[in-house]
Amino acid sequence: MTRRAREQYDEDTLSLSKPRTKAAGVEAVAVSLNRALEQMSPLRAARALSRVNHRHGFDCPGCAWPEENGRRRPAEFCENGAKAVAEEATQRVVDRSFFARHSLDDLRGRSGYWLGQQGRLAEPMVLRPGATHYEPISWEDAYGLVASSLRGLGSPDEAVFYTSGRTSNEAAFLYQLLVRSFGTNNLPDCSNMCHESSGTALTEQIGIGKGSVSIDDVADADLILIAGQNPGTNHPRMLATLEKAKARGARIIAINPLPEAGLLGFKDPQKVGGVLGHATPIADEFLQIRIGGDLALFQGLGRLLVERDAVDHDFVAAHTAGWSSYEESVRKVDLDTVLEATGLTMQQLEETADALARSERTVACWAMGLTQQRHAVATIAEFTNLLLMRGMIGKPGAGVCPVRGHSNVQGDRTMGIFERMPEAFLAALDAEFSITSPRVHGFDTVAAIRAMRDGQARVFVGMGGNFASATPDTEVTEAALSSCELTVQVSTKLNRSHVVTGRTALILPTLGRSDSDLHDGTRQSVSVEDSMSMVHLSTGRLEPVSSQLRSEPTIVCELAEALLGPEHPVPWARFAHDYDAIRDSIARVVPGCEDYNRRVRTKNGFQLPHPPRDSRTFVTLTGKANFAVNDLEWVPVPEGRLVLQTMRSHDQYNTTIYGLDDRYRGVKGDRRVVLVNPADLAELGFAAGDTVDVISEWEDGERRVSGFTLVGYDTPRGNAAAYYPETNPLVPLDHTARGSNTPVSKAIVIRLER
Ligand SMILES: Nc1nc2c(c(=O)[nH]1)N[C@H]1C(S)=C(S)[C@@H](COP(=O)(O)OP(=O)(O)OC[C@H]3O[C@@H](n4cnc5c(=O)[nH]c(N)nc54)[C@H](O)[C@@H]3O)O[C@H]1N2
Ligand SMILES: Nc1nc2c(c(=O)[nH]1)N[C@H]1C(S)=C(S)[C@@H](COP(=O)(O)OP(=O)(O)OC[C@H]3O[C@@H](n4cnc5c(=O)[nH]c(N)nc54)[C@H](O)[C@@H]3O)O[C@H]1N2
Ligand SMILES: [Mo]
Repeated sequence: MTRRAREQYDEDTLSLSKPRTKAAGVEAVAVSLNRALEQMSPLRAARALSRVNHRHGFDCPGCAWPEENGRRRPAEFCENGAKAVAEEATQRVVDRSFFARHSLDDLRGRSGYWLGQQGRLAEPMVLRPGATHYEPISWEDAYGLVASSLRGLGSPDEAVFYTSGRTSNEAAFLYQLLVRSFGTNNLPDCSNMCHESSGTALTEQIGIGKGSVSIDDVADADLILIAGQNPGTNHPRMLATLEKAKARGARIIAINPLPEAGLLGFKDPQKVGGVLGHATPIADEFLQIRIGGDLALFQGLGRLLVERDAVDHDFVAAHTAGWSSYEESVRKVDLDTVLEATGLTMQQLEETADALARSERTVACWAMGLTQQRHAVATIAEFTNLLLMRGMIGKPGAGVCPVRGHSNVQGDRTMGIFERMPEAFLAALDAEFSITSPRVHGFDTVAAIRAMRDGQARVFVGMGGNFASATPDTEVTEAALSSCELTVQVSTKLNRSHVVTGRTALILPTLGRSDSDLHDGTRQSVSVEDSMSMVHLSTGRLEPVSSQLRSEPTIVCELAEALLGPEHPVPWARFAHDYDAIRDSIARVVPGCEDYNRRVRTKNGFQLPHPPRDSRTFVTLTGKANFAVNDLEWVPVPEGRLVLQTMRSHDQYNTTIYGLDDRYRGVKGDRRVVLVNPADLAELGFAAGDTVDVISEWEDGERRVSGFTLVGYDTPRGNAAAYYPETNPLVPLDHTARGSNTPVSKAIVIRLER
């Protein structure tokens, strides 16, 4: 079956309506309840939804935005959090009878949406070499198979161990311990495709790759810039914080090519007035920037602020390095180029500079619109430069706020999921467990794909996620995975990565966040870290849909025992059923986690240290916060072409498709669409409704997807937008951000063909 046919949905009738100018409200409540009731009994739905983000409940598997007011509100969630919970807590199951009915060929022809809708993976399954169907396998045999395959490799570096960002701190800590005990640092993760650019820029500049604000800082800010982020869909609970800030007088500026509903207005469905009353407009100013224009914008603002002498000279003198070269370089920024690169007016630039100059407490928020660009690291550095010159780091109500994606992606990194963990961490790990971790850096996501493609890596293990669909250059990645000897997926739900497999493939079904995790009658909890470094417990309480499911920590420990043998110094057997013991080791290895078991149990959990936030201490090479100097780079649109961003609809969680409607953007019933400015459609000789091929053009050649419908949309001239993962075949593997190696998913040069 061709890619086009495969990805056709059962009912793909596109219907369009006017894009919304406000988010949430009563419709959101209705949608959440409906989604939950489609997947489970009313009693289970009530149990599941009442425990989201509750102190004694589980952390929402949706986004990483922190809970307001600690965790006291009963059930703090949003429409999209409810969808995430419903997706996981579903009572539908995928078991041996399912796999007997559906051959691998059949499953390969299904859409990702269909695969996900089949229910929770219910028992371990194996695909033997040459087999047409998955068949059941015992847990013990599965571990044995993985262990013998890994032991048969020429070197541990021939295996790749991927992690997605839902994995708990305990599981992540054990997983990296297993991988390093085995002898490799090949620990790519979803962060490589997500906020890696933020971590790279911030580490260089302020000495730590995490945001410097707490949720109270956001609420107390007087100016909040939100660049390259669509919070109404991807971080809906952030809107409540923004609304609070606004009520206290904050000014909010949205910087985005698209007029996203959540930025223009919001009704809080958890408030009576929010359900029934009028929407609060969130953004005071909307800068409809061209794709990739942010670096130019921030440099232009730098120049205007320097010219106004709106500089916190005391802060700059006391806490920063590199000011004079920065000042010299921004004074030379050509404002005409800035206007061309951004598509904004001089008046918009001046007004934004004025707002920054007036502000006493500025917060800078950003997400994928900034991080997935060729010049992403430089762009984020320039955003940070603006805060540094204004003295906006390490004081209440101000700071940098990279808004994380997966609910525990930040925690996984803290726990050592990184192909380049610093020496201090490795040394502490070695001391705690009497092992010798390898020191050679491992593969990140893009390097892992290349290694599998080139035969240098032959075993792939995925701790969650959907590597086949989430990564760039789908055809290359699928071929890379298919050339492996063994692919192993520890997963909750069926996805494309289970059907694009190595010669042998294993599905190891695991408990999700909401599931009860009992060991000999004792309930185990895990812990997670949110986007603002708050760590707390998460306890699932729903009856698992199958008695065969094992928790991620248990799976890692059992696999470790099979692979490393009974003499291995790590107490795997104990860790498998006593998570307090894991946390005791975390306390001794991970900086800032001292007394972990006690502190995660306090009411709102605890906050990890962040030297710039806590004491304006900058652990960098200069011992100060560093200004960064960058060339002015942007993304011009070649003649007859468009620049495409690939983004999320309101009805998906990354590669998990909940439904086919992007309600706020008014696109319903079909995801294979390209949103294009109507004037560009006319100029390029197309009409809305035309079916086209989309061809990406890059220095190494062309890539093509077919059967996309054109939609006229309010996006800057020359810019287009389409949904991920349907457009991932267009993203070249080697087109990555300088410095972070993050695939450039937000600026792909395309042409359209009928
Ligand atoms: N419901 C739901 N929640 C999620 C997710 C989900 O899929 N569904 N995913 C989670 C994950 S892992 C992540 S990382 C986050 C993602 O959260 P977002 O970063 O909000 O996700 P995207 O849909 O990729 O949206 C990127 C935004 O950037 C804008 N943009 C694109 N290019 C540019 C540019 O050049 N400049 C500027 N200024 N803006 C640009 C787009 O118009 C869009 O509004 O959400 C997390 N939360
Ligand atoms: N073109 C393009 N590509 C992108 C992006 C983009 O904006 N554009 N965004 C990138 C970003 S920001 C990210 S973070 C990545 C996401 O990449 P991934 O994290 O790899 O992808 P997900 O779709 O979040 O993974 C979903 C799968 O995770 C499994 N899962 C869910 N919960 C659990 C759990 O609790 N435990 C286990 N073991 N498995 C679980 C389920 O089987 C589910 O099918 O994609 C990246 N790819
Ligand atoms: Mo992400």
